[in-house]
Amino acid sequence: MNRNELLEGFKEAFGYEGNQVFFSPGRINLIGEHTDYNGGKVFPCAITMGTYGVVKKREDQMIQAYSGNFPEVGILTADLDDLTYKKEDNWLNYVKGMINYIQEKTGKLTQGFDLYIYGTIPNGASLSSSASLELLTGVIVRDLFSLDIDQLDLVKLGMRTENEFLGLNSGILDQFAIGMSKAGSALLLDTNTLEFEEIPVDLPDHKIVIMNSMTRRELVDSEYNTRREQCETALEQLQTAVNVRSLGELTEEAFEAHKRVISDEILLRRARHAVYESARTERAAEALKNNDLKAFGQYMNESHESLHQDYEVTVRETDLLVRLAWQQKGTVGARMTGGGFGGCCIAIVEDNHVDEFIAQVGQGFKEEIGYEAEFYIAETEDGTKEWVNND
Ligand code: GAF
Repeated sequence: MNRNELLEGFKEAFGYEGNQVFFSPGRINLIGEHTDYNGGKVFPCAITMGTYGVVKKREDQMIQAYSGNFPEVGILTADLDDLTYKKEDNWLNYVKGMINYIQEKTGKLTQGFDLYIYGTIPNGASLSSSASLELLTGVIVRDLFSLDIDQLDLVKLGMRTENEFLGLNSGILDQFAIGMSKAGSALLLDTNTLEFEEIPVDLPDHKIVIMNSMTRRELVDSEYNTRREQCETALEQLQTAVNVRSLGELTEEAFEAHKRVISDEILLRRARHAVYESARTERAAEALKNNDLKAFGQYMNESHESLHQDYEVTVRETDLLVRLAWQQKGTVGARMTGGGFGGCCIAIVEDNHVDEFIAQVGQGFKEEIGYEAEFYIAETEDGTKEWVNND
């Protein structure tokens, strides 16, 4: 996206010139899925697909917002005095939620703003377009009004927006990756302590290919919340036998030693995924640090199997993409990424096999599913900030 096009978009929407441009990335999670609300490890990075925002302060208390992706929706408006969730407000709810919690923390804003956004993350693709918008809003409001609030606070308010405003009981993975990442690195994050380590992901002679299944199941949010509840129930039962605050604190050995206290098969499988995936994530990050890409790929594959068998958040389309990816020459590893129930998968592929990989996986997918998958090459990016580049 080009800066002039964005400024032009603002001008067309509002009839005058906007003056500041911001960018908020999307994210892929390399490994560590459904561990974040279990106090486990995650290993995401921000990517260059994301959400741009052009903004200008207003004199009154109104927020006016326009998305270049949905011109048919037109300008959406909100008043700083009424930032409640309204279904008809569509994507503006993410903006309202963020502003609402920022105001709660720093005091009421005295002026509103006009906001033009343009997103390059496909919707519902599990690349975190919603967290991208939350952090975009947070950073814009902070910078525009010189608020004393740091990036990590904005990350937490983004999660709160998701949990309390939108009703998805997600963990902190998406907002943290989007707010805190540095280009060239992935973050090994301990979601219990929020301590993290930046680990370089410039993979020599390899690319990370994102494979979009172009499908998203209905009831994703309620399925997601159910998984979380199942983990919480399993944890409560385990706590009758062992002293831990979260599943992420349990070693695999401790889990095996105490798992008999879990009352039911499904709960046991959910908890097993959370415990093993967190341990696997730590080992995978260590492997990457030691340039052992082969081991990293193997952990990715195991992660997908666990999400398929134990956590049951894969679907036919994402299982197919991953299976096809595993069969290709030059594939180091492949797995679904994000919440699941459709969306995207990722694969690490040797540079000189990438074109063939995309052709073969694309063809196999089309033959079995009947429509085309999409493919993108992931490039890492910095967390949300004002965008000063001109390219
Ligand atoms: C979604 C959620 F928003 C994250 O918090 C995380 O749980 C992820 O699914 C699964 O790892 O993206």
